[in-house]
Amino acid sequence: MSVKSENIRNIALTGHGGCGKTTLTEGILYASGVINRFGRIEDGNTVSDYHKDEIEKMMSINSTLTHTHWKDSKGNDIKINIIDTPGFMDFVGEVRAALYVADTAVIMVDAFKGIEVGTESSFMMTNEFENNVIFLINKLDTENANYEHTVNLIKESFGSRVAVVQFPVNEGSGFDAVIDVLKMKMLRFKDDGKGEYTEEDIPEQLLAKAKEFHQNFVECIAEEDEELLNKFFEEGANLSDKEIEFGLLKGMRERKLFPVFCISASRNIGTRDVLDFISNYTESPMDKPAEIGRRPNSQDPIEIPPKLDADPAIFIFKTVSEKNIGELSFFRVYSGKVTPGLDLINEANGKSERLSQLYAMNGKDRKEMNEVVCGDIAGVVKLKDTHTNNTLSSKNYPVVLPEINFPKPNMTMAIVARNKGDEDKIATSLHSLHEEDPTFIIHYNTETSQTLISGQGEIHLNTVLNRMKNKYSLEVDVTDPKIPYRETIKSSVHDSEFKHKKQSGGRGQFGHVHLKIEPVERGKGFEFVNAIVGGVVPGRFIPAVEKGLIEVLNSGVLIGCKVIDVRVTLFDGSYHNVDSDEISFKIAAAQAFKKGFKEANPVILEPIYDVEVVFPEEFMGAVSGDISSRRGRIHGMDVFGKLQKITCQMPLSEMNDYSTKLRSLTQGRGYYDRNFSHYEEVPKEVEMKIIADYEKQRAEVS
Ligand SMILES: Nc1nc2c(ncn2[C@@H]2O[C@H](COP(=O)(O)OP(=O)(O)O)[C@@H](O)[C@H]2O)c(=O)[nH]1
Ligand SMILES: [Mg+2]
Repeated sequence: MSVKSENIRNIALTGHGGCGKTTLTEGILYASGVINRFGRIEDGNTVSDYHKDEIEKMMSINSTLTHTHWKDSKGNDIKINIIDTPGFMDFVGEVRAALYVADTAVIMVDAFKGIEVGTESSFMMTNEFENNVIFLINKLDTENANYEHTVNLIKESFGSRVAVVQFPVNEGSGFDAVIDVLKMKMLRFKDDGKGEYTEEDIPEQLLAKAKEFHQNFVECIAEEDEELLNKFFEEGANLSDKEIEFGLLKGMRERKLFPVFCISASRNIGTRDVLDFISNYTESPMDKPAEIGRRPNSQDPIEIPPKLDADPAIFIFKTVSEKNIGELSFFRVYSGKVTPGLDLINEANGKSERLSQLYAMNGKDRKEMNEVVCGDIAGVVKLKDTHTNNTLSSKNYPVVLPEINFPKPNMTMAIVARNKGDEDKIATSLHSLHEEDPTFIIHYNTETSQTLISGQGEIHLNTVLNRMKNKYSLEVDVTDPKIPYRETIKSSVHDSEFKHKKQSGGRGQFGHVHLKIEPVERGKGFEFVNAIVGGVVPGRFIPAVEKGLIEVLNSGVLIGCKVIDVRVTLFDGSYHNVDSDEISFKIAAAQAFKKGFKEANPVILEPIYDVEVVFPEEFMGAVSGDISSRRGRIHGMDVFGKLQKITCQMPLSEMNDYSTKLRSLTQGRGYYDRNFSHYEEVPKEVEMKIIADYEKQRAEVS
């Protein structure tokens, strides 16, 4: 039997790495009877972290889709889709995709570590994706857990209407009871790992505190609505269940009210109560306003209503390629419903796709579905030409949903096949790795002849390369990307002459030119002026002269990098009736240019980037010191709340390890964005080193 759209809840578990998301997923599946063994991270047997690399590293790398069923207070069968996301910053693309399709974000916070960078970034993303937010304070069974302090930190960071629904009775190793201030009961948990509990009256000594928290909670809700607020102040904390539900839903939808729960994921304490709350009080896909997409090949907005009887539209938010099945795509139905065998159009390429088997997912386990209704999330195999970020819709009502904005890469490495001959296979596998993970980017730099891979950080890139090794048995060596330096000159040479003359039996070679070489304004590029008068270099050889110059400009004079911003004037020369040909003039021009260039005060230019670095103010000294040590120039500083932003410029050659370094300097909280600005002369001592390195390399090659 199919689930009803209004009974679906789509949640994403987010938060800093290690706060317990994967363990909670396991706990939920165990408590709700989906699995009959409570897997552990330490044993590498959880439903959610089932990939080889996740088991090895004992951390989530991919988002994993699972689901369960739960009864709400009216006895409805609620289907809860749970996406467990990785917490480590390098995999933020996975979190963004999950939040895109989730209605509610469940942000988990470690009761000892408090607000970490993953907590902050999750919350920031929920702003962007307009998710409802629930906070779970986890690990309350640990010795150093501090609930009250953690609640205060959450309030400080995310606003006064962080509303406590529960507080622990006995946090620490004996943790087994919480006070629920919505139910006004004490929940005492059994030690069975299934999360079973009994409801008891709140003990006398905790009653006053419970009442105060209840009062606060109801006030938070009442603030949603003037009428409720009046009632609250006139009649005290007595709002009806209906009023509470109304205020809660409204407050969460408007992202003003953030309920807080307390749990221990590994002992499954509190899980059931959280599932009750999710079932009873969070939005279903049908409560959401219509998505605004666009018509294909146009920017005209179009509504995609959450309606079961509308034309189908689904959005692919993730693709994985699994052994034995091939590509598995995860999607959410935004309108209508889909069934196996249905033909839809992918508006990104205009191609038709037939949906084959549809699956309800629990980690690597799949169960066939007869239909997937509006609002539901499921998997489909073997789509031919459809990838992450594509919309599939019907011919009758073609639509395109907005794409997930994946983060720009902030780290790049160059790779070389370890085994000669693997190049083509590597290119193919890189392509499919990108299809699986859009934050992993491949680029071939024709200028430096390097294959470059870019991503969110060292761990991200190493993970992808490791996947390539495991899956395709292909290995690469990693090097630093070459910097695309430029060469130019600072002064003019008025006459650089070269006569190319060869007489070796048969027809000889003869080309002879005089060049004037001058610097031009930065960015002007290359200018060629033909100032020959009286045909001393015949017109038919002029293109060869220019060609010879362009070849040197491309291959460089000092260090094999492009020459830019020069004007070359061909003003004199001579030719030979029989021996002169195009090759001879090409050679003469190239040689005259090289000679003149070296005399014209040549310099090396390096790419300079505009960089914005954002980090908590307490790391100001470390971050700014590091920028200076990278020959950076700070142009400005701004403060937003507790965050500091430095605007600066840095040479690209000094930024290779910047993302790793910035994270280590700021306990993972700093991030940066960069854009190419301009080329600038490198300091003399750096130039000497670049030239020496280049010559050493050349000597090695030859
Ligand atoms: N004591 C205790 N440990 C927990 C709890 N939840 C998770 N852990 C442990 O914390 C570590 C990280 O958990 P994991 O679920 O992988 O966190 P994730 O990175 O957020 O998915 C693992 O060693 C878990 O066993 C909890 O409630 N109490
Ligand atoms: Mg995890």
